[in-house]
Amino acid sequence: MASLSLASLLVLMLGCLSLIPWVAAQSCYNQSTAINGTAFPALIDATTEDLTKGLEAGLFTSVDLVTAYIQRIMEVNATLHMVTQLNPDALSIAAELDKQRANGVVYGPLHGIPILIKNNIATADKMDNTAGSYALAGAKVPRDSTMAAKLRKAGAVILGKTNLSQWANYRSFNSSNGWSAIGGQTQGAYYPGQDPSGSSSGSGVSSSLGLALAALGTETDGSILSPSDVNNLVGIKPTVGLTSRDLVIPISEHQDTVGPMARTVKDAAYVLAAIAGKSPYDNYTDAIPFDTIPDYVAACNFSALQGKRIGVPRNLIDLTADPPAAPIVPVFNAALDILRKAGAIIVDNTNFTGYEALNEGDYSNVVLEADFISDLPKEYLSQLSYNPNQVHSVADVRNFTHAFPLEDWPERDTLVWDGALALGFNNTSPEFWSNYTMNTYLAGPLGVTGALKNYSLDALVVPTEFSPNFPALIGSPVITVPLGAYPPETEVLMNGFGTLNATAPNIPFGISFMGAHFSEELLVGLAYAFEQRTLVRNSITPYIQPVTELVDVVNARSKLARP
Ligand SMILES: *[C@@H]1O[C@H](CO)[C@@H](O)[C@H](O)[C@H]1NC(C)=O
Ligand SMILES: *[C@@H]1O[C@H](CO)[C@@H](O)[C@H](O)[C@H]1NC(C)=O
Ligand SMILES: *[C@@H]1O[C@H](CO)[C@@H](O)[C@H](O)[C@H]1NC(C)=O
Ligand SMILES: *[C@@H]1O[C@H](CO)[C@@H](O)[C@H](O)[C@H]1NC(C)=O
Ligand SMILES: *[C@@H]1O[C@H](CO)[C@@H](O)[C@H](O)[C@H]1NC(C)=O
Ligand SMILES: *[C@@H]1O[C@H](CO)[C@@H](O)[C@H](O)[C@H]1NC(C)=O
Ligand SMILES: *[C@@H]1O[C@H](CO)[C@@H](O)[C@H](O)[C@H]1NC(C)=O
Ligand SMILES: *[C@@H]1O[C@H](CO)[C@@H](O)[C@H](O)[C@H]1NC(C)=O
Ligand SMILES: *[C@@H]1O[C@H](CO)[C@@H](O)[C@H](O)[C@H]1NC(C)=O
Ligand SMILES: *[C@@H]1O[C@H](CO)[C@@H](O)[C@H](O)[C@H]1NC(C)=O
Ligand SMILES: *[C@@H]1O[C@H](CO)[C@@H](O)[C@H](O)[C@H]1NC(C)=O
Ligand SMILES: CC(=O)N[C@H]1CO[C@H](CO)[C@@H](O)[C@@H]1O
Repeated sequence: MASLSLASLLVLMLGCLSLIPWVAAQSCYNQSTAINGTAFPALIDATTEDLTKGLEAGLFTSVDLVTAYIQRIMEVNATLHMVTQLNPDALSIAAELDKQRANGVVYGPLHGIPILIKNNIATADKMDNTAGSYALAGAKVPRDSTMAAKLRKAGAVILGKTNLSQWANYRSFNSSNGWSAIGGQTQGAYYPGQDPSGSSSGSGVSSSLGLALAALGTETDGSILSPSDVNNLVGIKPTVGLTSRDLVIPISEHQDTVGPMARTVKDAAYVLAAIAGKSPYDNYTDAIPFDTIPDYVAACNFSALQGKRIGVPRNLIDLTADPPAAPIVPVFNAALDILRKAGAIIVDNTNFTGYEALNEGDYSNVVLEADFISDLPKEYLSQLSYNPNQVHSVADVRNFTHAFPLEDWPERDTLVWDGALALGFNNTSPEFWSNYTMNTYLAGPLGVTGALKNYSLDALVVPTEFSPNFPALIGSPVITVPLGAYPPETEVLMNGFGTLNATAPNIPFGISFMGAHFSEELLVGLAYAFEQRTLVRNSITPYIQPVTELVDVVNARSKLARP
């Protein structure tokens, strides 16, 4: 130590001031993640464009990338339980994509880049699709889901399946976020025993720690937004119909949607561009109003907030319903000033007049129950090409769950299904339609679409904690971006089930941008312009993270290759 000058120490640490001219030409870099002397970011920060440039430059291969991510998953999975299954074909798929790239064939910006998907999105390969339930273990689908097919067509490597709140959180009133019988209990990485939120819990934790470029989640009411919120991520909950739900284990055809969970807005935009579009297997995608999907990546414009009118529905920020969220409010109010400085016009108190009636009514429960009774059999169970446990209805799935000890019943109940089965009708009945109409009236004209119109707004913002419900009920889009983290003095509070830390210091939170149906291009721009002015994600550090980097994999390979 004593023999090293301060300057040479800095050179060692940062790779600046190098005597080798081509290295000096680069900006200072972190030598612990540089590959063969070339700067490269840590995988927890690497973006689509970083990975693509590295692949193009031959700094590493897609096989190296898959290898590095698998090692990272194995380092933390025993603690965090965020991945339930790796794709046994991932390495051979990556090798094939490497070969194609070497021959000048590149499918697109995700060529050779690993993505994880939630364990309710089916693949016709060696992986299961179970929603975390043994009722569907070993079941087979006749083809890839449209989501899996689109990812493959874009050249992405489907790396594995992420753990989730079982049945996308549609089984129990007394379970925990991120728990499934098959995957165990997922935990967040920002505090020991952190509630990862849900139901796309494993997708949130995996994307946040850089265990893949990004992950797909699904949302019925909060299941992309909420785990993105507490895992320091950008989450896009697309308009229902922009992304196909074909062979995605459903809750509700009216509310389910599939979207990206990524570390940056631009990465999320790249993934959305790959998965958006019409599908012959999901006729809600016929509602897509454009012939060509907008260029979501080009929408990432630093000036996008200039001149935009942005409303704040203050009455959604209801601290009496959620007292622990109090520390979020001052940070959110400071964010409004950042939006103003970026040229936006903030219109405060654009309240949702349907808020109280919606909370008092039971319409949204009725809609989900009736949809589930219809959609689980029709859209999924009847589509299976192999159904080993012969589950054909919600009643069958309930019976299986009661009889199979690993399903943890009755410790975790099935009251959600019991309620749906007791309803006595499905989503073709008049009672369903009257509830659906009330629901969409209160959340639309007296909620999101009403405020947009009455105040001539481009978009609305609220803390993500309060954002999911209204857009969920009408199928409109939302994007969440990191905003801050709970301060050090925060009191640690457990989840309702008594197993996880739901509120604690350092747990992240986000801000949500909501807009009209199919306004993702606009929302991506607003979210990007906010993100680039704040870069909050970089200031929040997980308490646990893997240490394997690409350079370790590349070095190990080149050593092996030498005689
Ligand atoms: C370099 O990267 C490693 C691994 O991500 C990290 O632990 C270390 O703190 C970084 N060093 C600097 C100087 O940024
Ligand atoms: C490392 O970089 C040098 C200089 O560009 C190059 O000659 C060499 O082939 C590279 N090695 C590997 C393993 O990529
Ligand atoms: C991750 O951990 C869970 C729980 O222990 C386990 O079920 C799963 O198989 C593990 N996944 C991988 C990829 O090892
Ligand atoms: C929750 O946090 C407390 C206080 O830091 C800690 O003692 C406890 O182990 C954590 N819970 C879990 C499940 O890790
Ligand atoms: C849409 O598709 C569903 C099957 O997923 C089918 O039951 C329904 O009749 C179709 N609706 C229209 C309008 O084609
Ligand atoms: C970015 O947004 C600004 C403000 O709306 C606009 O003038 C500019 O043309 C946009 N840039 C691109 C590349 O679209
Ligand atoms: C909007 O809601 C907030 C919070 O409930 C309330 O303080 C404010 O008076 C309301 N504004 C209007 C215009 O209704
Ligand atoms: C809905 O219930 C009706 C009446 O019981 C039945 O005829 C119909 O097949 C059911 N439809 C679906 C989609 O479950
Ligand atoms: C479920 O189990 C109950 C009692 O064990 C039985 O009466 C009923 O027929 C079963 N239902 C189905 C759909 O298998
Ligand atoms: C969950 O609910 C079931 C039935 O309502 C009950 O038997 C069980 O003890 C509950 N579990 C917990 C942890 O509260
Ligand atoms: C909603 O469903 C319930 C049955 O759960 C029914 O009594 C009611 O009439 C339906 N419609 C409305 C608007 O509440
Ligand atoms: C699909 C999968 O990986 N299942 C594993 C989940 O975890 C249990 C143990 O917790 C294993 O037995 C399963 O093989």
